Amino acid sequence: MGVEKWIWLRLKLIADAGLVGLPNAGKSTFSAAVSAAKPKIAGYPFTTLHPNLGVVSIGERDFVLADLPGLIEGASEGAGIGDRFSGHVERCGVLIHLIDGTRDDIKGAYKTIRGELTAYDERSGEKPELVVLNKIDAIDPDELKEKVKILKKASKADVLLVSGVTGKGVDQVLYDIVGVLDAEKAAKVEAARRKIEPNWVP
Ligand SMILES: Nc1nc2c(ncn2[C@@H]2O[C@H](COP(=O)(O)OP(=O)(O)OP(=O)(O)O)[C@@H](O)[C@H]2O)c(=O)[nH]1
Ligand SMILES: [Mg+2]
Repeated sequence: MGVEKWIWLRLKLIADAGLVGLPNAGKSTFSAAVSAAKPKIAGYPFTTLHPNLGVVSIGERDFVLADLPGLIEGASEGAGIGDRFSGHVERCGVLIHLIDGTRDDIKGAYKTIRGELTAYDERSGEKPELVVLNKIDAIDPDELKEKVKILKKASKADVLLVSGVTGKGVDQVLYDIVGVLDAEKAAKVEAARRKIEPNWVP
């Protein structure tokens, strides 16, 4: 006898790294600068409606980068297009948090995204994150200094400076991504080994 069932399937893309940030932060511009992906780029919010994957080659290495739709406050409860976004974050090894350096409220921009990631699920909030101040081509040096200071304090992390438009600083971000991915892999291998040999010392 047959059994009838309704099954809801949720697509979660798998990527090594995922670009997160407010709408207009420059995620798609960054993705287009470092991969062969050709996302739509425009100066209005929610240009990207679905995640796009691109393959990035840096040095001798390749990794998959996801350009994710912009997040806004309340996204974890379905505001904007947050509900389409959240599942994808789960499957990224490292998050690249892009902040638009031309905004006045740098701290607010950073905190909003952090809040949404944590509200969505604890593990997303705990993922390794690279903090990246973008659009540095459009900020004057004094203002930049001040904004870096604010962002460092808010994120308690090193701040990388880039321009997706000119390409400045972009390679450093890519090398740092590879560094985080390698460290994660090494930690996983170590954990697996310890399961087999509890007294193993690396
Ligand atoms: N000056 C400057 N403008 C940038 C830079 N990166 C992106 N932009 C501009 O910022 C606007 C938004 O860029 P997108 O790449 O579409 O931003 P996004 O984060 O993908 O936006 P959503 O898909 O809506 O979330 C566009 O007008 C870009 O040309 C940059 O490094 N410098
Ligand atoms: Mg986009």
